[in-house]
Amino acid sequence: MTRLAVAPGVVHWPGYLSADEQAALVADLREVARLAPFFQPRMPRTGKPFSVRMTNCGSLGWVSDEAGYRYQPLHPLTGEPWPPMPDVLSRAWQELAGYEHPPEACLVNFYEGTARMGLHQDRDEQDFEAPVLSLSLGDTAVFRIGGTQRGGKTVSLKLASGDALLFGGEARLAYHGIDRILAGSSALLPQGGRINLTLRRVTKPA
Ligand code: MD3
Ligand code: FE
Repeated sequence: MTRLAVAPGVVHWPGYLSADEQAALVADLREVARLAPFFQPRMPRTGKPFSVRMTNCGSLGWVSDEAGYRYQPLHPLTGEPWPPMPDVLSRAWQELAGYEHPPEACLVNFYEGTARMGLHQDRDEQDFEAPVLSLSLGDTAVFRIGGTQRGGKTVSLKLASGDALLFGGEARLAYHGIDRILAGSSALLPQGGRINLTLRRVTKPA
């Protein structure tokens, strides 16, 4: 398994999931999306919709609407608990995260067409000691990461289907975003597009 140290606190495992594991995970995620349908998050205050659609699995899920960004135990539209995390995700966390407590949230982002995600920091979690683990499926993304100050220098990285990326230590509060998706770069999702999974610890362990 190739392990690339991209920057302090950032590790990239290209092709971490085999083709068979990717296909099995897509099947698991279809079941997640049946129980917890994708929703369109909205920007705090303005209500402007995100171009990315989202759902979650695990005990907590990230949501965003006019009232703000937050983690909550229930789906914003169905009012049901989020579905459990597929085992392959818990195992990937155990194998790669180097953190002794299990993840609580897995945010599932779905990018279609021109969907993108502007540069931002992830700071809605209570525990910044825990890393964030990302897994990519489907079309390749052009990912950008900078430092902990907005407006600093950034570097670009392509994230392909099956790749794992870990952000911990000084990278945990780095600005990052998705510039664009390269349509047609993967045949994993029959309708194209990209799915990104982020596994996170939200609360501080007792
Ligand atoms: C760097 N998702 O959900 S994953 C997000 O591809 C998010 O959907 C992007 O940014 C996506 O918040 C990027 C890579 C990633 C995730 C979390 C990070 C990079 C990170 C947290 C801190 C620093
Ligand atoms: Fe993020």
